[in-house]
Amino acid sequence: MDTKHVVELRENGYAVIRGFLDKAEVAELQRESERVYAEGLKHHASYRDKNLYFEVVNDPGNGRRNVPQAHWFSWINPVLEKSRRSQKRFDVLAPLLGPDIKQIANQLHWKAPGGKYTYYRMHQDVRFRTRPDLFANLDRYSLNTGLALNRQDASNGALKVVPGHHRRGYLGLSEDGGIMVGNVEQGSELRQVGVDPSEVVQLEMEPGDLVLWTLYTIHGSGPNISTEPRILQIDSYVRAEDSPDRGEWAFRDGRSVPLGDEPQICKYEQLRENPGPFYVEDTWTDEAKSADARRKAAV
Ligand SMILES: O=C(O)CCC(=O)C(=O)O
Ligand SMILES: [Fe+2]
Repeated sequence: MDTKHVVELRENGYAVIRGFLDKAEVAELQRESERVYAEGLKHHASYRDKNLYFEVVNDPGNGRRNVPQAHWFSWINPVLEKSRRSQKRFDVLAPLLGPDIKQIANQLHWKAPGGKYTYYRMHQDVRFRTRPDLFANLDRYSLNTGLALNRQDASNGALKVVPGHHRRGYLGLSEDGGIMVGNVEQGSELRQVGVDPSEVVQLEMEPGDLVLWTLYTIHGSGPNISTEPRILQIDSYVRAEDSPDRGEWAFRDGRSVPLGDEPQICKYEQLRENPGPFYVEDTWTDEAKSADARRKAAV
């Protein structure tokens, strides 16, 4: 495998591998992702069963029930489970992480046309490591991959990245609320941390393209203002020796490792005490917040 992406990732904080999957491969994964979406839609609210999680939102933007995210769908989809630890993935990851690799996140992100909750404000993913103390070398041997399952550009809210600033540590962006709520216009917030808004690069990806970024790369994405969804599969990998207590094996000594009998703690810290299944009352949407305020005012 050509290792241009290794140099680019270190230099710029992101790298795009064009045509990572061929047309037939990406078509198959897209079909499987539709099955995951359909499963999520069966739930009236966000739902957790161990690491499997569906975020379900009644989105006022398009007046529909949307599933903006599914986590660890590999537990219910054998095709996607194999693809998270495919030889092609190993060939991309091994030059960066070595032969022993664990996986921390396995997510599908859908942006439904017209949805209100389809944007992600600029942030660094290291913010979502709730136990950073359990990882070593977060700046170097932890990375995320985003697989485009359909065409994505500015119109349907493709990923945006800021090259270079990944070397500067954690900068604290978007901390005044959730990343899917608040003001999308972050010009002054970016300037405050020394980033000129003109440095933001809008990615355009064809189905089967793969983008890599680090936990310190500043990134986000705009709303979907098109009539097409945007389907991105995000997987997060770490060098196994840097994460003895978190994550599922993906590759051990270069060999692909399937999910075992019992899930390991990845991002959901309450896995052992509170495995579910249960529904989760969302509290982060504007609508949930104002309903809560009304309830409080009534008592
Ligand atoms: O789906 C996207 O466009 C970005 C999501 C993201 O950055 C995140 O969940 O941390
Ligand atoms: Fe992110």
